Amino acid sequence: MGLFSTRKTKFVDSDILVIGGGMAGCGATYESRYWGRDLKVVCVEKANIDRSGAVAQGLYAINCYMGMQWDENQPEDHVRYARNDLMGLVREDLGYDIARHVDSTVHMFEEWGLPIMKDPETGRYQREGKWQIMIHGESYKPIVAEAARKAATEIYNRIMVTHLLMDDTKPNRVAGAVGFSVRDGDFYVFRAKAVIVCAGGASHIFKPRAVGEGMGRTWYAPWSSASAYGLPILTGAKMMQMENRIVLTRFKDGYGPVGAYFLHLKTYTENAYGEPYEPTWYESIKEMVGDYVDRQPVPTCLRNHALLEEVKAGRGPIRMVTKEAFQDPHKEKVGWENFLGMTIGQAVVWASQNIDPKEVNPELTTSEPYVMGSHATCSGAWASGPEDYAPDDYQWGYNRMMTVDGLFGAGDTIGGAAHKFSSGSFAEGRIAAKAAVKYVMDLKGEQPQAGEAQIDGFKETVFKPLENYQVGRNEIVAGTVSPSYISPLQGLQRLEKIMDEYVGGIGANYMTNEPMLVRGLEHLAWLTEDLDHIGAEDLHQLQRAWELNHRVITSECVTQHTLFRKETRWPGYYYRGDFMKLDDKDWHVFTGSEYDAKSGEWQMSTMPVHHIID
Ligand code: SFD
Ligand code: AMP
Repeated sequence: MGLFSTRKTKFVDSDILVIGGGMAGCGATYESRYWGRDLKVVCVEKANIDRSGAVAQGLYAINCYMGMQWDENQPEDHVRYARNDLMGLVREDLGYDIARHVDSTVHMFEEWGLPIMKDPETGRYQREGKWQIMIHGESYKPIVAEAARKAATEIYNRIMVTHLLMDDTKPNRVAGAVGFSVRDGDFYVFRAKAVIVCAGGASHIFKPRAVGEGMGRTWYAPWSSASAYGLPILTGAKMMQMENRIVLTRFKDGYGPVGAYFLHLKTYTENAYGEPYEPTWYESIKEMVGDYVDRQPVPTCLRNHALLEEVKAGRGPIRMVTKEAFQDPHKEKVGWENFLGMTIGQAVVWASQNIDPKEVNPELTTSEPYVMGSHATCSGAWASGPEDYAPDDYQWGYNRMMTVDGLFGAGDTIGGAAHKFSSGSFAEGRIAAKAAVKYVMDLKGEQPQAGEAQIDGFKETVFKPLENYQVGRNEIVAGTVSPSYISPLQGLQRLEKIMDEYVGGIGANYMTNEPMLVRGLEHLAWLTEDLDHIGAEDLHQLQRAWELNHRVITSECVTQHTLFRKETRWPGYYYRGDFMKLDDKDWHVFTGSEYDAKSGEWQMSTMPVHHIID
């Protein structure tokens, strides 16, 4: 096994293995203990669950709360909302399942110490919008993580999971996962009866607006590295809607979210000349997408589209009108606190650019695309639905189990259920865990087998980038240029350029077409060949190398899906120049893909969209 054969291997056996201790992972860990009192529940996390994942910095709102105790909304209303926003295509069974359980999750957060703002007149939670409630959420993640820590048999922090293990005797059954400690470099083998993937979404697969010294500044967390997709894809798990990447309207340069401003502060947008611009584009949008433009609220992608068209017409920059709202001292306080508790960088950017929103209306822009399953988008794995509610087409096993036996998922990992956000991701983790416990109980002690050959093979693969570096480092010139390997950062920048230029990133104004996508796939294939020749100088770079691997296979999946769906379903997220209209006749369907790791082939398919709620 080359230079690294002396590296220690540690075996960890469990009944339930949770990969990723973010919002969904904490929910899955907590609930596994509730239903599986005597089970061994292990959570493995590449950072430290106290401050990991997209909520690491805190949040200022919980964006998914029904308020059923006050009859504010019903789960059916949320399904209609998400369906409109996603231009008709959501898994209504999965969305309903989250909506009916999400309130109790939020009540637990409050019990555990999360301060939720109250409306002084009604005593109810302070609404930011119809679905959003406001929190003092700087410590949201540590509060949620504490519950997971108390529930788990063991938490393994600082272990990056690189691959899933498969059963040697049953070809389509998961048997655990492998990874390495980013602190001491030990190789970890987690053998488990059921695995719940909760590894978050993907930033940095498309080139971000901020490059060079600012490249860490993205809206979605820069450490969201596509493992949630990369791990299952390589086992052949079916993915869905991977073309449905999300682009978000954000405050320029700091990526500060706009929800609190639009919904609570009632600020509005205008073009460079102080004019409203959305009405200008109404007729042309209607021409592209039909009645979807008349839905309320106007779908997120269409709001982006109007902004993009106005800028292309030469009337940018678009500004958020804050000067009026910020005259009210309460609103001014909320406006600043919103960022100080969630996206501190935005407050810092404003300070550094002399922007006081009371005096200056700040600029808005659109982000580079991200791949996620929890915001106004629903990329992810194709999962079995709830037994009592899912149509037959959507049911083949346990709730939230993928098409691989024993492999579950939640949060950004699972496709089809948009608008789950932080609270819905935790709730979905709970749902998946309850089903995974049942799966383990039904096994009645039977244990999947992952033998030495598989484990040794992975061990060699995982540490190969360190070996590449050791062998090739003497040939380096100019500090980083090597004839025999590429660094993880060089690989990442190459990936971002390919995705940006060919698959509809910011550099192409989100435009692509069949010839571009085919060419993009050629470039991705060459990049994939070079992944065998990544050089990692230390354990940190080894983690970057494996994050890149997960990002690349995810990008290939996104590109295949984008090629497959021959329409422009979500103008403002991306455009197929060769099919510029929404086509409900042929494409009111979900797209699916299954990857064959041996042949490198993708099997594409469509799945029906069942409308369960009127
Ligand atoms: O307004 C491995 N989100 C918001 N949600 C809200 O409810 N309210 C808001 O106000 C939100 N806003 C917001 C949000 C996110 C961000 C970044 C900002 C603002 C600036 C969205 C939620 O955060 C999001 O929906 C959930 O966090 C999704 O949960 P989950 O569990 O699917 O992902 P995660 O929390 O990122 O956790 C993933 C974990 O996996 C770990 N991990 N561990 C081991 N091995 C590997 N290979 C791994 N790969 C990943 C990660 O470290 C992480 O802990 S607003 O703008 O929308
Ligand atoms: P954001 O801050 O953009 O991530 O959005 C937070 C929440 O507010 C999400 O639920 C969004 O869908 C919602 N939201 C943001 N902007 C608007 C808007 N202009 N109209 C309706 N809902 C919005």
